[in-house]
Amino acid sequence: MRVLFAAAEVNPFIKVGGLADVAGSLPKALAEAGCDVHLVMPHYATASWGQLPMRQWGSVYPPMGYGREEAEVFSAQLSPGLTLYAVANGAYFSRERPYGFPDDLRRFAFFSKAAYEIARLVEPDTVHANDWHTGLLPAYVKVFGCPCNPNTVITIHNLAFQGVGAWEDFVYSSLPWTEFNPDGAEFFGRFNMLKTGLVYSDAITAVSPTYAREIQTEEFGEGLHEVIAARAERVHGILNGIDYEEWDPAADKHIKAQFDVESLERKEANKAAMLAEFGLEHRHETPVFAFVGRLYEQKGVDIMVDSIEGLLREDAQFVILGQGSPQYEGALRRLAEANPGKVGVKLMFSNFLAHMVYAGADFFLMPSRFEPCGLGQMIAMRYGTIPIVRAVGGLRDSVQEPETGIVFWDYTERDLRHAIHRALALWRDSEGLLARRIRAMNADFSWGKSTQEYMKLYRLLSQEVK
Ligand code: NHF
Repeated sequence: MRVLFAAAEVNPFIKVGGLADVAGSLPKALAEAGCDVHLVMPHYATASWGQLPMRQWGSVYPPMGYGREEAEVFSAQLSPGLTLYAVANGAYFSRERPYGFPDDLRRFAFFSKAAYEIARLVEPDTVHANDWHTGLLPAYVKVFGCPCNPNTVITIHNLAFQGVGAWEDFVYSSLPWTEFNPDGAEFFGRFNMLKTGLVYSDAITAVSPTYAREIQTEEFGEGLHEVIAARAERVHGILNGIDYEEWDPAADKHIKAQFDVESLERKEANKAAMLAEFGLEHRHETPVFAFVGRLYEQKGVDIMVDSIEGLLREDAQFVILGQGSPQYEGALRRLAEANPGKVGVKLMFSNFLAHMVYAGADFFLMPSRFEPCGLGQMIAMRYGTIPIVRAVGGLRDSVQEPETGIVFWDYTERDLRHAIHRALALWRDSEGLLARRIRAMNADFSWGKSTQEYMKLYRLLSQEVK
């Protein structure tokens, strides 16, 4: 089974969010399970290619709405069955960050068209797009055809980003204007790249079963719930896994003391090392609550700051690692300044520190407003750190109270504070805490099961098409 998998970010080469983690680990797992995977990403000037032996694969010349452009393609064999293609174009990808430019729609229309040209040469059975950046790819396959007649899948990692522009921007797609209609690329008079992917794909997957249901409702649908609900029988929820090689407490090079379920007492050395990094004193008897992630509205930073303020009398420490909107960064900086010794904040992205925090914390906070899947809670569990999550999306599908974590329902400071109080009670019950940690560590979040689900879906769609 040959799959062309296209994504705008792939770990470890470039990462903005969780999409990179999935695009870095799912194709690898598919290849291990016997698929022939062709992974396509942009060749960003800021990507770290490390020692990767890249070779010039050739060039494709995607015809865009305004003429042909050149995409120079570099390629590398990442592992048996997994080939990487990096699409280069100086004007589009030699910039200081992957996204956030006025011409993003044009840049990713170009990237998707280049991926389509590569598909024509690679002849996959399935073309798998991810998020809005590659939303046009399934449309290219359907509208322009592909020699191998592949089926198409689009995975929604986050519906909040859709790649929306004015109707005039549709010209960048190079699709015929006949496709700019309510059943196609148009949405309320505008050009919507994610919606395009949703209507042209043979299947839509969401990164957790709960999110697959939620996005069909007004509350979580970001305006597209009716488009998705209209295709309900084509919507599948497949829970993400995490990369068990990268996230392995027994072999993690970034942490002070490696450990497993048999040697959980070694977590203490990681706690001490982490607290030192954050300028906090280490006290064995004080629980540490940690947050790692992007500081955006989605992640529940506002209720987290408020509930921490309501908990300052408790014997607890808080560690926060992440960067994002100036408003939340400011609120966290003030919280740390007002509470030295209690709250430690690092407003940055650091993979190294993230490993330390997952290993060293006692509890892991994920009070998200919405969460398509969420990876932090799974990583935390693997490191014996008890997650405190809101029951949305993949958080709901991966954490259970009292088995493996602490779960709250309402998006309020009060509910989160109560959840933290339950954590403090658990902290005082050392046997209960140990049992919960062990159950969390033994829960399986490897890619095994999900990989099989994707392959089943690819097979099903192949039978339909052929
Ligand atoms: O885990 C990867 C990630 C999800 O919930 C996460 C998100 C973005 O918001 O699928 O994508």
